[in-house]
Amino acid sequence: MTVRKNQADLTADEKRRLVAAFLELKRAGRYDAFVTTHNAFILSDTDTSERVGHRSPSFLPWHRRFLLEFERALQAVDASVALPYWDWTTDRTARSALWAPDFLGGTGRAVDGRVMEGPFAAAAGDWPISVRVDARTYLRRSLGGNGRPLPTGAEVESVLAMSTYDMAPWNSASDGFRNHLEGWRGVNLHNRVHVWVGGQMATGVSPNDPVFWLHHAYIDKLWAEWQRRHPDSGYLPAAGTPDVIDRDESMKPWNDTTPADLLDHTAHYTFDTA
Ligand SMILES: [Cu+2]
Repeated sequence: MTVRKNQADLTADEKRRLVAAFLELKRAGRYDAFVTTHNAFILSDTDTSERVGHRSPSFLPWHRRFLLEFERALQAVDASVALPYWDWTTDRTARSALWAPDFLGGTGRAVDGRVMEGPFAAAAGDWPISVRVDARTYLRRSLGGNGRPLPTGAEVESVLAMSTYDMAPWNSASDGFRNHLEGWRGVNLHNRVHVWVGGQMATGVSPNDPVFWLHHAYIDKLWAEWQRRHPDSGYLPAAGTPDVIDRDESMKPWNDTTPADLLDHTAHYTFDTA
């Protein structure tokens, strides 16, 4: 059974194996297919038309399935690997071990945002940015460069306390847990973290930065925590909602899985903590 651990608790060997699996997926051309898929959904998900991956109730189950697909691809390279999560309420500075050269590498240099060390730095030669929205082919970051700090534990708690999963109009204007976690409304959790990292992470091709997966693994864990706190609250909407994925409706691009199928993560993985 896959156990997803806090990245801060990974051993040196676990980090080494995870990085090697990332690099192998990249080398084999399989990594970039995930970037392409994510960007296609970012571009097509809108508040007033069909929306599946983002700004909609299925934001959480869509990313759960997306991460599962990616984790399975990693495990096909190295069966010992699991996706770790980044608890940005705790590891909240650019000095975190997450950003050390033996793991994801650090922030970008001032002049052009280019990440200069670590396995994903352009200079290492193993991480070309191929699926991109501009000409720059190197991984970029500006950790904390936008000036707004990462969300705090108290801010996370305020969102976990929201007992309704999602509400009409089921988009970026909604009240409820999903949209506050996603960040279009209120204290802003998920979206703010993308912006804090900067570089490609702040664009539709955000999976170009490996931290994408660790960020979303923590968002996914917060969904699990919300379910634990609100056992009587379920996925909404239940049925009959135009342009929106209802509980028992299948999701693109897989077309073989519904939100209802993905509510229980323990069928696929557990977390190191409750
Ligand atoms: Cu995201």
